[in-house]
Amino acid sequence: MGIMERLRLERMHRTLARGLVPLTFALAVTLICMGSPRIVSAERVYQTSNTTLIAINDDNTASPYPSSILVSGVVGNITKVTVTLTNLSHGRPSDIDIMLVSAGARDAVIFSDAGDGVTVNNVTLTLDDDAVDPPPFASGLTSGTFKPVNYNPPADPDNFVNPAPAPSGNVALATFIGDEPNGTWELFVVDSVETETGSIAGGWTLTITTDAPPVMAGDLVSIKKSATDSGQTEVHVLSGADEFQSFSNHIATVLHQTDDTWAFAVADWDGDTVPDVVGIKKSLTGSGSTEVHVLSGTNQLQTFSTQLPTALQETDNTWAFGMIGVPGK
Ligand SMILES: [Ca+2]
Ligand SMILES: [Ca+2]
Ligand SMILES: [Ca+2]
Ligand SMILES: [Ca+2]
Repeated sequence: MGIMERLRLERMHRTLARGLVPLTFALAVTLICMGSPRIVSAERVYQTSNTTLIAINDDNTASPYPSSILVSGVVGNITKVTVTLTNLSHGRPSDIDIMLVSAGARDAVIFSDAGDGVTVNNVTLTLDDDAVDPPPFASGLTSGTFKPVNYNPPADPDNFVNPAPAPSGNVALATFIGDEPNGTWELFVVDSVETETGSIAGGWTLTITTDAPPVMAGDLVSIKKSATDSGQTEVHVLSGADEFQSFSNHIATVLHQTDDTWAFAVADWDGDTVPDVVGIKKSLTGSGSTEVHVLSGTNQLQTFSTQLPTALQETDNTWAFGMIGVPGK
């Protein structure tokens, strides 16, 4: 490794160690060691709340039923979901049953019949598959982070009624991995035993984590065509959210090393909101024409969305190229 290359990698490493704090979302960066260059995959965390009080009516559906959150603008595939219930109070928490229904119409009963008959005031519970324990069945609730749970004591039914779906039997929030993030998510709360009532005074918060696409709007995409460490054409992404002061990704793409017979552009070719990297093969093409080879942003530049000859003859250095996205495609 030459001195410049060593400096370059050390600089990258320092930059990555600083971490990234984009403007509109939290971005966690995971370093995956796959030899040289260092390949980074990023994930993004989106958080939305409905802070309207949920009244837990006695032996009935709550008001509102459901409490809804409209999610929009989420890109990537869901890798994790958590739910926070803020300021829950109830005279007998084991009366409470809660079902989450996603924008993609999957459902899970994430909290049911927990906390025994111990009155609670303003506890805040986060339900997270990665927590160590579920909330207790036979003792009182305390604020904290717990695994989703659906206890089913014989004398305490779970009476989810229309418009809630019939429960699928799912409990874990992993139910929603790979689900559609954008759209309306619904929280159905019921109280299934007479006498005691309660509320979730601060409403609820939905936190969705996705695997982020490798290239995002506003990023500076630098393309290393040849003499790459990986032996492939590489994409090195400078974070627009960090004013290009750090790398948000280093990717060895599916495309072999390239040369002066190739040009590149970035556009959302397939209209799925994730930018794609477009390779333009100008000459020495199999087809005898200038060709377009689109690397899929959604697939982390590991597949081609399309590879097409064009009506344009082979081209040389007297030509340059650009591309805009294809709306509605
Ligand atoms: Ca139950
Ligand atoms: Ca119940
Ligand atoms: Ca009750
Ligand atoms: Ca795209």
